[in-house]
Amino acid sequence: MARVVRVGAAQVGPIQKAEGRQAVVARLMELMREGKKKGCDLLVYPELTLTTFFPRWYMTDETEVDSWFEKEMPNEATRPLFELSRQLGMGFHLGYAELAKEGGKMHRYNTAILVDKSGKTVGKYRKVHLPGHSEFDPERTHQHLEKRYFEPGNLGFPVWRTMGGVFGMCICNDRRWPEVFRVMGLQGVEMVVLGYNTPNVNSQKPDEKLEQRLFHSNLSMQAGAYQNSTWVVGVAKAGVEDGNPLIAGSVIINPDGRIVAEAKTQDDELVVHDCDLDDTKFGKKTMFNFANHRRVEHYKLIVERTGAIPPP
Ligand code: ING
Repeated sequence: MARVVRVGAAQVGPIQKAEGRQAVVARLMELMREGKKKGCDLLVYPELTLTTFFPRWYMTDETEVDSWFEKEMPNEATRPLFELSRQLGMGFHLGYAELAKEGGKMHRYNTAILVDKSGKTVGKYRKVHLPGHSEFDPERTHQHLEKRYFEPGNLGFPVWRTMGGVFGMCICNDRRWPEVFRVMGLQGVEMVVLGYNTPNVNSQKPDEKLEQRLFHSNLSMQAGAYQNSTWVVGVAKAGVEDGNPLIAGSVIINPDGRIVAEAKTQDDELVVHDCDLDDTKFGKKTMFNFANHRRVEHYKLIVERTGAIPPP
């Protein structure tokens, strides 16, 4: 019996610095209504979906920095989106900047949540691999200050049993680190959903072309899908934000690592595909049957000889 989840990769076009959250949420709700019309079960929005990609800006004023963060979720700006999801019976993934109080102290994370069809938040992930730098770097053509504004995530790489399958999340740069997919693969993940904000320029290699950035983005996600026999949905915040171009190219990738659907524009665009979670079974039973084929003891040998960091 097939376990089909009709997924809507909800690519979001540019969000200018001056654009308020209410205007952005209205766009997200438009995409959700389009998803309903097309029979979607789950909508996947990008990383930091509610605002412009603010880590490109060097800020020193703490109040200004905090203005890009959500103190609770849902909140006044996003409650209409949660309401609509409940009314339409639509699950969704949302990326945002989280200001969290833990151990009596405030912490800042690059966060994503998974909300089920009843509008209940069933999972939260905090980005572990923060690219870029923490101080202003005059050598770079563009700043990428995620290390300045976020702490590394402290929730690991969990998976959640919901919507009839096993779902996991990661965020943007995480997709470039194979252990991220493998840790979820070892937990039986059947669909990994992720958002990204990837500059269309490499601030340390100005002659790198868009084709190369799209190639590396897809290579990372296709490998993660194939090597763990899982669906992967990668969704871009795209287009030019205050003069800064971001790559688009949102994709839905099947457990064989094939791109089965992709965005064509640099704007708000819904990419829909029927993803049968049972398509993950063959790979998990054969090629990537970890129990039968994976030789963890040999990894330990390497660790003893080379002191390499053992895989998870
Ligand atoms: N963005 C980029 C990414 O990993 C990056 C980081 C910047 C990669 C520049 C390469 C060049 O797709 C985020 N937000 O992680």
